[in-house]
Amino acid sequence: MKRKVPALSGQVGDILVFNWTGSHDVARVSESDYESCTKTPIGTIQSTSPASVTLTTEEDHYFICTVSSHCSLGQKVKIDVESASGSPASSPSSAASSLAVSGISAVFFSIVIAFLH
Ligand SMILES: [Cu+2]
Repeated sequence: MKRKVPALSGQVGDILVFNWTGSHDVARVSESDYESCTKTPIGTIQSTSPASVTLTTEEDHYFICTVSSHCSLGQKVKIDVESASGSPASSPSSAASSLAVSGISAVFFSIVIAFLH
């Protein structure tokens, strides 16, 4: 059975921070590779926690763990990236960004916990 990981959202300029323990990594992949868990990273694979990724383009970002069959087990996350200029530069906006980033950390953390069971 596959876990369903909800899509998260961020803005251009946000920095995602992935936290985990154990043997995992973070690789950005294309949408089709995300769906099929094909391990063809865009750029480098980050294997040291915490790993940070800056969102520089307004497009959906897809990240998977390339270790073993972790991606197939659900260790993957999609980020909807919106233009930073599309909304007013206000404190509610940046608060939402912070929530998104901590949400991503929570997703990876909870998945790691699941592997320990
Ligand atoms: Cu993993």
